[in-house]
Amino acid sequence: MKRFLIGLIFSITAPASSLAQSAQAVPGEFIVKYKSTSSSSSVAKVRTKLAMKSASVQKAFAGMGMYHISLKAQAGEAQNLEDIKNDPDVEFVEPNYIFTKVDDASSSNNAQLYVYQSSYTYNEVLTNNIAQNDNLYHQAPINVGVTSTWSQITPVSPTNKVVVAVVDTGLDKNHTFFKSVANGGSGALWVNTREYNGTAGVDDDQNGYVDDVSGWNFISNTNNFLDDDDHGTHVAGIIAGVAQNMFARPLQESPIQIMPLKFLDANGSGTTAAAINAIYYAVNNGAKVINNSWGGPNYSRSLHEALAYAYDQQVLIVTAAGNYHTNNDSSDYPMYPANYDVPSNIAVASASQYDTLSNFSNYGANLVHVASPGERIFSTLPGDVYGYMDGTSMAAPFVAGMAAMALREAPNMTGYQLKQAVMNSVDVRSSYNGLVSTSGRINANALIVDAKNAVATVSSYQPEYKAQLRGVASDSGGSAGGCGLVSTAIHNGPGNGQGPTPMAGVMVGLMALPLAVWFVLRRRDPKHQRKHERFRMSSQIRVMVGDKELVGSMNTISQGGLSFNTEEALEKGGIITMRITSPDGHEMIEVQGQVVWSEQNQAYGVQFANARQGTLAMIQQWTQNLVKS
Ligand SMILES: [Ca+2]
Ligand SMILES: [Ca+2]
Repeated sequence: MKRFLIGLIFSITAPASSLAQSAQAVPGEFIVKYKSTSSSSSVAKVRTKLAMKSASVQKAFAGMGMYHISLKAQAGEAQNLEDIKNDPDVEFVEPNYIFTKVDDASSSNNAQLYVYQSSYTYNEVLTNNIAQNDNLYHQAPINVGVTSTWSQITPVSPTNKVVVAVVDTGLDKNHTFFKSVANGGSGALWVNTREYNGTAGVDDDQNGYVDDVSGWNFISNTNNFLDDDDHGTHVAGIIAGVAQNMFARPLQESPIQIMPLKFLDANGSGTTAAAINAIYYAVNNGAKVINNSWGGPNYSRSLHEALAYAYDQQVLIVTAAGNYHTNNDSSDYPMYPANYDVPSNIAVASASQYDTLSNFSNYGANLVHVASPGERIFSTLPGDVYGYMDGTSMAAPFVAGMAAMALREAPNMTGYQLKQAVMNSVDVRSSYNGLVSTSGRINANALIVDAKNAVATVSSYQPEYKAQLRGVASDSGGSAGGCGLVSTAIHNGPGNGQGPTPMAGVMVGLMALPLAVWFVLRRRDPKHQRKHERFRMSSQIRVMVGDKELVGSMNTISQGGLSFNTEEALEKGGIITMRITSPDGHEMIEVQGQVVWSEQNQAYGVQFANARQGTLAMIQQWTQNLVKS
């Protein structure tokens, strides 16, 4: 059951062939947490204990009581592991699971072409008139008030910059925008001054990382965090772009400093340990906000502990809600890290330019908090260019950026208070009722005004919090029992073993839509317009007319519309909402349209109205192997 659901969630960005992935972990590697009250709470004692079991410590997360360990491959490995697990001082042991990005399957040719065709140099940005101040993010109809904050913020000084960690695929630090002010950039890249002024090859600030001048790569364990994807650079640009017009020249000095922490490689692979490492590094090296534009359906206790640690250190955690148009509140479709109930974790859905939920965006009346622009967002890309991306990946960094700006105005705010402030400053819209907990879409200007007013009155506060699985019961109870290492996590759930599957089949998705989307957009360009190819497709369609729901069967589908049969009578000219199941039955899209023709045998033709690019991209994927009509 669960495996099917994983497939369903990720199949939006992956073809069917990549769905059947089994749980993967780094052989012989585990994450162990010791009880904080135990006699083993000192790192030296733990190291000694682990050494007796032939386990070497790859990384001690002393502040969290957690250890990333490696067991030597030898005859006694299983017994040693069992002994560690059974140590009464041990709280839990979890495998070091491998994250697998699954939206990369379609990216080989299309992505290359996309970058070539749709990225803009600075000069092209100017000639294409993209850099209109008030339309910078192409969200003009929903004014999130970013540009109107610029005249109100406290001027930049060396002491009032806020560090935002971007846990992602890295950053192109050679992009003009991220260069130092002296080199014509905004200085938006974090600088670790002791390493910057220190000695090459020496860990000048003694934080365990040699020459971590402005970030770290937790895959290669080097200071080379260059972005071999596009994702991290785009996300970072959105965050820093909240503070200024990135196309103004000369660039202003950035009040935000991006700390790039690379934990996914070019293939989208990373490990739980790398993610924890990145979060631990962020917290311990001065980040006040951590942006996480990635996620997957599996619970990890050790990742949960890392976020709880960030919370304890008053750090705001911003997470993307996901792009699967599923309900994060549902036990069948959980999304982590968005769903961790850490009180400074704000989960962000995507808003369309019509101030409605993007039709790819996840939602959740409890677990998703705010909506934020996530369609056709323009930002930095590697290679000193700029381009568009869609996704909750793009929605989250707006929140991270504006939260950082609010923190400059009211530096006493804890991550907990900052989250409340963001939630309290939204514009409530009925279109978000029941979809996000605030029923609102962010308003950066309102947040800054609130933060400035709060300076005198706000004193730091946050409630106590302990990481513990509180998930709702699901039908997947014993399904993770095979690995036998996560019993503590399972047993912490309600109902004696009922709870979200702890990392059963670990996948992670970057929350940006596949680049194929822009292919479809290009085809919709009037220059390329021609009659849409129709394909025969037989699957179920559900049609909402007013408060009535009809079930029908699909006949044909194209980029422009579809036809179907239903026994009910439909009015020609009427606007209907359709939920269409994919040919393989694994996906569903929702799209609106107008009934444009009907036949006596109760066949209807519908023309799509305002179909989102994500929807059209999915239809394109669905129809690749279908017969033309
Ligand atoms: Ca260092
Ligand atoms: Ca150094």
